[in-house]
Amino acid sequence: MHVDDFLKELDAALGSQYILRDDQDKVPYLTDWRGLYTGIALAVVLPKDTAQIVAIVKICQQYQVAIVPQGGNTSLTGSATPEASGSQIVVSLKRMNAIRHLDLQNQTITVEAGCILQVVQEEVKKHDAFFPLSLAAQGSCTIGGNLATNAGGTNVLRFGNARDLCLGLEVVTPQGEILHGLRGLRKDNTGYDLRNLYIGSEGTLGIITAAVMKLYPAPINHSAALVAVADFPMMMGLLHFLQKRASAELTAFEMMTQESIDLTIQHFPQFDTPIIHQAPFTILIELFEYQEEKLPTASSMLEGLLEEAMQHAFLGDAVLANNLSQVKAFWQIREHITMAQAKEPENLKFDIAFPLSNLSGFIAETDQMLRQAFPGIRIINFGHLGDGNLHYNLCAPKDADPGYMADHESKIVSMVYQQITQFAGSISAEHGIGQLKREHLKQHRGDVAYHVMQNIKRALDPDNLFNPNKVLIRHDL
Ligand code: FAD
Ligand code: 2HG
Ligand code: ZN
Repeated sequence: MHVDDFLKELDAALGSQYILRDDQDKVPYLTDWRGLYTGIALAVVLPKDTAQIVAIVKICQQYQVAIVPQGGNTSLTGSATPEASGSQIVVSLKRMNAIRHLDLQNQTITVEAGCILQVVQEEVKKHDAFFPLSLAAQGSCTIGGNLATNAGGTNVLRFGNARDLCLGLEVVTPQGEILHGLRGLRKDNTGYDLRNLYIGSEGTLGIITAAVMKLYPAPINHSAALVAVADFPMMMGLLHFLQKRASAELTAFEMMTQESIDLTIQHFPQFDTPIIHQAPFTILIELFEYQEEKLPTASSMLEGLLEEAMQHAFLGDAVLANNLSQVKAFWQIREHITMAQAKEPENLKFDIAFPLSNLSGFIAETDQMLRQAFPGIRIINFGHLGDGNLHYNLCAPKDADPGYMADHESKIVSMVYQQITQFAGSISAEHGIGQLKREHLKQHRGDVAYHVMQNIKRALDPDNLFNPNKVLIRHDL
């Protein structure tokens, strides 16, 4: 391969200022958010539209250069980071950030893949509509990345994940063809569901260039509470009680353990409030309110429900947000757990899901096993409990020698993964496989599922040029 010829062709297609070659310019694109992986890229390429992506893909095919698509680079599994070989290019979608069409009658918005999630949320809000996808990285992650990872976040309980919010995609295939699927249909049973194949494929099957996303009526108000809960039976009782009594309004049921709260307050003392220290678990509950004239309001409804739940002994104490800024303050605690853990030098993340009926068994047994085998280990367990999704993360003991996690990682991972299998869980609830979990996919999903995935990848990307060695291991293809 003649690198110079390859780069010259890219220059001609995009303009040389959009082909980053300088080491300093490339730095922000080469390391993942957690700092676990750093790669090397021949170039970072910044297309402005779908036609330029087609051109890039065709040039890459001619020179057999692999492409790593990248949105906001907030992946927690190293899925948007190139390999260390230096033979790949990063295609950053961040210049492709136009809002193509807002269709209020159809309650949809058509956006380019590089649109920042928060920009989409704010845009639709101006039109009294609501886009429900919500996560702590929303200021920098993109719709393309959200779809490529099938992101979840904090409103899944009521509105579903990125997949559930998407009605259509425009995709550039590894052959450089454009799949035109921006149709905004809520029903469409015409053959295989290609949209759902690309969603969650982590850039390994195609580059998503635009998407039609569903909108909802904007809530007129939010109410939230922080609730102290002593144990799992109480927590499940509370969840079921709220689902039964407020299923239309209940949008979030997020769990934080005392240890995850302690770590957050240690690093962000400004978010401290007495209720979060009262019990082993704190639950953040949010209700949306839609009707102006409805009585009781969401806030008084939540208050009434919590009083009733207290009589059933589903909770200890509770604090209700008095206004929107307090609702936001409650969320700050929950959303800063990840930031707090990022300040700890040595940590492991397990983004896992279980049938709700198995959650408490997994936690009780696994906590005990880990504490016994690794005295002092800090279990930073929190997550989207209503979805059965735990962020079962670990930090090294406070007094541990440097290198503690690296020394024990393989033993801890195999212990936790065995437990996930035993409790019929998933090794990735929402962050995907990327490079972090690729060695575990085959065993976790089984030979047949893995074989079907291999066949799909071989059929759609026979030269393995789209994000190779992510999700599926290179030598399996
Ligand atoms: P990137 O990180 O750039 O890419 C992610 C993957 O998508 C890579 O495989 C990449 O190749 C591929 N990709 C990106 N754009 C495209 C495209 N246009 N076409 C094809 N492939 C593409 N995730 C959750 O699910 N729920 C959460 O609550 C959540 N919270 C988070 C909080 C923090 C603080 C952080 C740092 C991350 C969080 N994440 C969460 C993980 C991550 O933010 C999301 O998965 C997000 O969806 C990734 O979007 P991105 O644009 O940053 O994608
Ligand atoms: C969240 O729910 C994100 O806040 C990040 O998915 C979870 O830090 C994590 O492990
Ligand atoms: Zn999450």
